[in-house]
Amino acid sequence: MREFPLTLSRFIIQSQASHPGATGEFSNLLTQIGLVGKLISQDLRRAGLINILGATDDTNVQGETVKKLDAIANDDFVKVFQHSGYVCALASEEMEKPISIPDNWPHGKYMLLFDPLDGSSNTDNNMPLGAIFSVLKYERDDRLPTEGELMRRGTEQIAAGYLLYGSSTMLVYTVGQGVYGFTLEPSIGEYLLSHEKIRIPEKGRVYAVNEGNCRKWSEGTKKYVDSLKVNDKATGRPYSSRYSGCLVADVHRLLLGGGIYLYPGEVDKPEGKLRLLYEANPLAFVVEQAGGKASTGTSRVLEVEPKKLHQRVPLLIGSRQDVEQAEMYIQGKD
Ligand code: AFP
Repeated sequence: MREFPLTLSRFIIQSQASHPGATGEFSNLLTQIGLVGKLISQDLRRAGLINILGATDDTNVQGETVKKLDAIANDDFVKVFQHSGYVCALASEEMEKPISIPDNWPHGKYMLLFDPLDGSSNTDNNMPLGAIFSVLKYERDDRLPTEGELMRRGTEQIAAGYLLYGSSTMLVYTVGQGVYGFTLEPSIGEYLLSHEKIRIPEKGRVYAVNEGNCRKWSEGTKKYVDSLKVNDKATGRPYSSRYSGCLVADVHRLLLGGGIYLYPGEVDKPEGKLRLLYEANPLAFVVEQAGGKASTGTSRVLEVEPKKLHQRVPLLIGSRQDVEQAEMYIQGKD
């Protein structure tokens, strides 16, 4: 008899059974994230045929052009969660302010922060895309959370993960007990467990960075990236360079094969590009749970105190030894 595949829903139910106090609300929230992934991946598969490529006339709160697919993906997240009864607040890269679920609508104890479509410059050329999510728990039931209450350190996340829209669609997440990856089987519309207890290698041989920015980097960052190109068999150098323009895709590659992704601070822009609450923190939680490391160059990403909803942070993420090495250079200790 063939082995019965473990579906996301069955995996969630089994995991819930090991938490006697669980109400099922959190499990349902994860299932709904899977649903968002199905909706978006269905659009992406036909994107070139149904006039959803290209840009809208809008710019988002970060001053970036909003692609049609950014707007669609954000809308999908909001529509799925607004009436779900599992969340009390939603915050997204695409929305200046968080959405609180009105009092008279069903709402749950979770706050969901997300980047609905990561790597959107890839939309028009059939390259990989992703979505990133972070889940926080709101403890009060006398009132809805304020914007400030959504701004928590990454260590307070109770779950985080990403959807990867590549040659297949994957949902990868952690609840703080390891990292699990599910691949969408399109013929039955189910996510099946394909990557159990993912562990990132201690050290890799791949680096991902937008090297076009190298003149803007600090001396330490320049020296680190240069050091990866040295010809030295004993230390596995030179590293190979792989950069897709989609953080999720690059981090997924590292999670499975090791190495480092960097979006460093620049001399004139020390805060870097990536957003702390819905890009760096959730991916840092995933990578740490897989045995890797995520740093700003000077501190652990998960411990950064957020001051703004759309705060940016420099990010070095990947294999532990690679990130530690990069930190040494960036801190001038090489
Ligand atoms: P968006 O989420 O706005 O599409 O940005 C993509 C991204 O945050 C991340 O996925 C990429 O690694 C990085 O930015 C690419 O930035 P550059 O184009 O500056 O290399």
